[in-house]
Amino acid sequence: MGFFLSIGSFPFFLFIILVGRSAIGLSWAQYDPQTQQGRTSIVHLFEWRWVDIAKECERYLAPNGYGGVQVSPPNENVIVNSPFRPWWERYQPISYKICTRSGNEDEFRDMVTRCNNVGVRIYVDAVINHMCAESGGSGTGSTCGSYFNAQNREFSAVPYSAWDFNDGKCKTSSGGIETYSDASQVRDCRLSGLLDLALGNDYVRTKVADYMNNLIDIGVAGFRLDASKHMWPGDIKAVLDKLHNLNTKWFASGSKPFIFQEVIDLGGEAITSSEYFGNGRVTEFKYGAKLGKVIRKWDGEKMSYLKNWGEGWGFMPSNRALVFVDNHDNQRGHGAGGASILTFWDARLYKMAVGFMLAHPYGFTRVMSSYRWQRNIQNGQDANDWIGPPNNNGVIKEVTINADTTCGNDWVCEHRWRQIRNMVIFRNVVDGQPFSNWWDNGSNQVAFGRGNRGFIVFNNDDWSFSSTLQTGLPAGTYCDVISGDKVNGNCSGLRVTVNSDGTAYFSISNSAEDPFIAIHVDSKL
Ligand code: AAO
Repeated sequence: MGFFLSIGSFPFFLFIILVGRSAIGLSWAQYDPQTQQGRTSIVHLFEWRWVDIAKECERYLAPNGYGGVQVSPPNENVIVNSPFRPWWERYQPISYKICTRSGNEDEFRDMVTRCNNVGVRIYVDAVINHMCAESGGSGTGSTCGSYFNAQNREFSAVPYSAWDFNDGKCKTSSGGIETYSDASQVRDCRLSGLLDLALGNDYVRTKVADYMNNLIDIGVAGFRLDASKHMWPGDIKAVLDKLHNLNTKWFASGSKPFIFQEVIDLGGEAITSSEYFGNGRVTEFKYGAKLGKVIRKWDGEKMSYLKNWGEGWGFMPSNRALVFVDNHDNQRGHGAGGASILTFWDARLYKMAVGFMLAHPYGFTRVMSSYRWQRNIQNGQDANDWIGPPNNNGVIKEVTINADTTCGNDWVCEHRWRQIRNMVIFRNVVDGQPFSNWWDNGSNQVAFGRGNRGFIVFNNDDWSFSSTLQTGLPAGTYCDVISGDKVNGNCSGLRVTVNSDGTAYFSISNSAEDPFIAIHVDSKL
């Protein structure tokens, strides 16, 4: 009887799957990062020039399994001279010409082609909520010299004029966002004085979609939608509905661009992340804020509490989340997350946090790659939070590569740090494997595996750790990819022996340079 039933129900089960897929198939693709098979992370090469990104794809990102690059806004922006050429001038569009300090359209096209040709995708930071600040002045002081007049709402190279902005729709007396507890204000009024585009109008939607379609046709794989919280989810959807499928030179026909929306939702505001799930993924800002607290051991947090990390901590569903330890805003006190955010300035703790993120199955992961600037912390705030990328009189400096593979000219290149790069590879190797074999000491010593493909152990306590743990891995000698590399069958770091029953002995001093160990099946000697 049971046998008969299971045979009888099989076609019905299949029917449900097929119908279910085709009914929601169209919107599914936008959660898919469109990375090449087996590549599971992207890196934000903040403020890099296109010529340097093209080279980095070929010489470093592809060989090390990076899936893609989030690039700084490629469209023409206002030139800010006071302060001198801040990084944030790129969040003040003047037109949709591909023409910035990072390079011109030819250079952009060359980058996209070369990166795609080695299987590394390009994701554009799309600033479509607004144009420059109302106080942005007028003239041709922009990166491509197009005429604009902010006071008159005139952007001749798009063109936009007064009708194309939300001035009439915003209900605050200042015209700006005055509180985040009123969703209409947040979406219809000016964010930091930036002229708010009327994305409710079809003309504006079309201009924005034309810009994005130009990029799609060139070959980009998707978009970070800047300031998504400040746009109505339905307006975003109307723009997305106008987008082309990805370029079939590199993507399967019918592929949709990957969409991840910047919505800061730490709770307690009128707008929530979940309102945006219908359009694509959403940035999970709770992730870095909480992980920073845990690794810093603030507010009584401990690594042992990470046992149910992810949805168990009140985060959005994993398949909707874009996660990161820090971003270009909160690494310098902009945006949200607060003082707990870990960055390259706290390198030892930072590597642990990024290592944890890349080992853990939750979310789609983005690695930050920064430049160094002269900080000037006063009362917990960095007065130099505006400083732009390394430059000569405003011209962005080349990313030079040192003999030891690190970067010069003040580019930090966290993505090239051995511990981070090797954990990007770890994530690729364990892709699809379950979270397994969790162990903790009730404090800050924890370990977990990913099925039978990888295992990681952390000691963030103030005392040493040594114990035998179940790894789930096949027997053999493995190279720890945190302290070293497997090169030509040899290991330049610690070795770990996994016994035939899957157990292995680990020892980590609390004063180790990096108090964590990671092994995976490709690091087996
Ligand atoms: C610059 C100047 C401004 C000037 C403006 C116009 O700095 O003084 O008024 O030009 O002349 C970047 C820079 C801005 C810069 C702008 C344009 O960060 O400083 O303004 O370019 O050049 C909000 C948005 C979020 C945004 C973030 C910075 O929601 O979308 O502010 N991020 C993106 C980009 C960013 C860019 C823009 C948007 C604009 O990543 O680089 O700005 O294109 C609350 C809200 C958040 C809100 C923050 C900050 O957060 O929830 O939505 O982010 O406030 O306003 C706790 C709370 C947390 C709260 C936080 C801070 O943590 O839990 O919810 O406190 O209060």
